[in-house]
Amino acid sequence: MTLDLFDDAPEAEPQRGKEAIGPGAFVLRGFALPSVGELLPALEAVAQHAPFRHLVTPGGFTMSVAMTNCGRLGWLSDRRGYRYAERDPQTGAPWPAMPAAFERLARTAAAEAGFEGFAPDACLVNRYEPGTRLSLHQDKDERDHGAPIVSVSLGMPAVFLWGGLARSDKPRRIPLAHGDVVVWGGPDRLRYHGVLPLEDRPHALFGSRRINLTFRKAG
Ligand code: MD3
Ligand code: FE
Repeated sequence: MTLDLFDDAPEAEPQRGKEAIGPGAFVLRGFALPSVGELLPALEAVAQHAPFRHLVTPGGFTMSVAMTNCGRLGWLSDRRGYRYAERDPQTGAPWPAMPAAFERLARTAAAEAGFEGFAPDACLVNRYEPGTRLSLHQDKDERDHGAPIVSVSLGMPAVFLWGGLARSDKPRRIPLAHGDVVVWGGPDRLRYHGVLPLEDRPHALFGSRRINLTFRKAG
């Protein structure tokens, strides 16, 4: 006979489930947790080929969030504007290929939210440190607004700002933890959104950092 006294303690289980935050937007709590072991080495390999850097906005401000990309297309910002490009301007090389573990996670998360057949060609990797933030913006540099966006949170927790279709709409605050995945599509695709300045609450695996993977069909 086995004594599984602790196996069913609810507080011992990571939070799971699908929470709708809009008609086309879902938070999948803990969806990425089983994949962290394969995501981490893949992430390190990507950052070795395409190092994190602080991009400059068209207005001349340096972004506090550090970024890199993998997949066929990478998102860029400089004084000329925002765009997707096939090469890393810092090395002249194509962006590193999308790791199989990234692609698999993005596809299964999208399907879980009702978007079958999601095939991202771009993965933007954002790296946050304490105090860094992403101000309210819309994502509209992608050609195909019919495809969803999948975002994977790793490391330190963050507070996501979930606004409306006008910049002036008061945003809702949604806490995002290590392993949470959010899928956005349909009518929610052009909502304003951002991330509040990060608090320093070091994570066991990622230290004082938060990594966000954002998967898109950009081309
Ligand atoms: C909501 N990144 O890189 S991902 C971005 O946590 C970005 O790093 C945030 O916003 C981060 O552009 C949030 C989630 C995200 C991405 C696209 C969206 C949320 C979205 C498009 C529409 C609405
Ligand atoms: Fe965004």
